Amino acid sequence: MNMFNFILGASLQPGDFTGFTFFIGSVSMLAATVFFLVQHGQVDKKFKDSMLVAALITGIAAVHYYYMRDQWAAGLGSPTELRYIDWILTVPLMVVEFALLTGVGMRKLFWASVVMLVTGYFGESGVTGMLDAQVWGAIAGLAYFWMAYEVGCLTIFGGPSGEVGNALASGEGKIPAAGRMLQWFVLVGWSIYPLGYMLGTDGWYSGMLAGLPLNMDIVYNVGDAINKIGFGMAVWSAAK
Ligand SMILES: *C/C=C(C)/C=C/C=C(C)/C=C/C1=C(C)CCCC1(C)C
Repeated sequence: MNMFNFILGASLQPGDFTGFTFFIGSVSMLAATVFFLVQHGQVDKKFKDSMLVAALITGIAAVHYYYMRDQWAAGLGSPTELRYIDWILTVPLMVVEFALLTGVGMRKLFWASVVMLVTGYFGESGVTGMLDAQVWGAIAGLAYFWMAYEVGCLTIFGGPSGEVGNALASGEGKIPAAGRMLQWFVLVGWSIYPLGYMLGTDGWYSGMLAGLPLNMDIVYNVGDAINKIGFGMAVWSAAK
């Protein structure tokens, strides 16, 4: 083991496309963290907490990506535990970020995100030994749909809305435009994840897409870049 192996752990093999998306993830999460921290000093006071939480989210992800890349490069396969540890920290933090940004309380949403991730983990890891990945995935999916309804994603199409969405629509929110922004992220940005989960679970469309250079981890890694870095950038641009 040379010095670089000691510092960096296992090396990625040339041509390991999935592995390099982990690598790009760790580098870009780190860069985004530095950027959000520096910008924290530049934005208006009412956005400071949001910028700090954006930096925390990408910072936590940067550390997890560093280790996920290592696990993948070592040939240990999809890093399910590290992935869900990252999410169980960063997704509820995103809900906190939504609440900070809009000034609307989101306690139920916070707990729904925890339910979604715990059931998703049970499905993806199989640790419980009961119910199969489809059933756990469906439960996680219900929690996701409820959240999308609760924050008013459906109002984008003129549909109904839950408590949080109503509060956002009434203009009670701190920054009116922020409500719409987070609704789009929950509706479109977050919907990337169930697609990744289905790709990693036999019996949905995993067979249909066999042969394409696409797998669950690539989809999750793209989703994280959009939702962690992209959302932070959206907050930053709103703050500018
Ligand atoms: C930074 C990480 C984020 C924003 C992660 C979000 C994750 C989800 C929205 C996951 C959702 C899932 C379903 C809706 C069903 C299948 C299981 C999950 C956990 C992948």
